[in-house]
Amino acid sequence: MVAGIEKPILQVLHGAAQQRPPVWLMRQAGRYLPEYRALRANAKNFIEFCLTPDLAIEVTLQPVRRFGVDAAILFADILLVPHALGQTVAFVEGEGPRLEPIRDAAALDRLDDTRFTTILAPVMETIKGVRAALPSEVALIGFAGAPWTVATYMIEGQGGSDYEHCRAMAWREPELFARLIDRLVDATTSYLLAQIEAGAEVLQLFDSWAGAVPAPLFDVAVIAPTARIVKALNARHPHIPIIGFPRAAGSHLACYAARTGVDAVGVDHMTDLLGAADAMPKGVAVQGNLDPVLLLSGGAVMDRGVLHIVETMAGRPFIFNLGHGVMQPTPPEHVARLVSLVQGKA
Ligand code: 1CP
Repeated sequence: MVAGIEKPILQVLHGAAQQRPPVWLMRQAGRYLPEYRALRANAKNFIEFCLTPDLAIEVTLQPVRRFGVDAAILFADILLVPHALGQTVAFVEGEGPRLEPIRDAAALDRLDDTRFTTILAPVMETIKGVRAALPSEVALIGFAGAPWTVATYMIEGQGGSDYEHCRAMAWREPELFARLIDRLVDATTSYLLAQIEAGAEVLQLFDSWAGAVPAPLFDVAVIAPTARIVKALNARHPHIPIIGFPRAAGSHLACYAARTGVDAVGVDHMTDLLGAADAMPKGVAVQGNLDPVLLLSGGAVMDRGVLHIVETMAGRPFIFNLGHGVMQPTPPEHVARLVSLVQGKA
């Protein structure tokens, strides 16, 4: 136990293993919950929805109330950063995000940070409102996309591709690519500093598409920008822990942990959890890594998968989570079962 810290997830992030691991789930708020869909039905525009504190507060709290998870994650989206930098971002029903792609210096120069803080101010109101409403043992996680993952959307103009334009820019126009990454490092740092100052107690950097980075570019695209953000945040707020989630980073995981300076690493379901934990530098916790498909399936096979992870990680600084986000068709009852199994209440 670390003296003076009451929330289990903060204990783990300061290096102290817990009797039972704290649990929260990536994408624990969202479309698999009927109470989310009911609120979302009244709002046409997803960005406006994220930037309306009353709605975002309510949606952040929904999984805490329903399941008793150990942490809330701020309801927002990684694409609010390009939106606040003036890039056109739209969420097309059934198709996902669409952005006006940035492929040359002229488009990059059109980004504008003069209104960045103002546009994102409602997110800080959400954080304050959530903190005021959360039970005392539940922590609030703020987040942002890591520069590479946000850049994939900004360059490609959409998700789900092979990131061809993004990889081509990183290889063929390294200076242009570096300028975009630099803009994102600065914007993300100021956004996360504001989240801490509004009341976020932990931060997670989502690098969901780290697995698409060619190995020789992993340092410039993922490790170096993440390290710069971590360093700047630590300099101002040394006690706020940071979780990095470089999804599908495979063989880079240990190096990522050692060189970025994060306090914990999110492990995806393709990676051996115990192997990842053993490869961490001293004091770095791990988080993960149940296959979201197992949560979708439920039943005895899910129970076994959950208990296997809990038993394997006993005695280590560990946070239970999925290997990626909750899938949309997941029955909420399966989530309730998972949380009560991890918490030893099943
Ligand atoms: O219409 C709707 O209701 C929109 C669905 C939705 C939701 C609920 C989107 C669009 N974003 C979100 C919320 C969200 N996004 C949260 C907060 C909720 C929570 O976690 O409980 C968070 C942390 C994110 C982060 C996010 N957005 C990531 C990183 C995590 C991950 O899943 O890898 C990414 C890649 C996005 C981009 C995004 N936002 C939304 C969509 C459809 C996408 C594209 C995903 C893709 O390209 O596959």
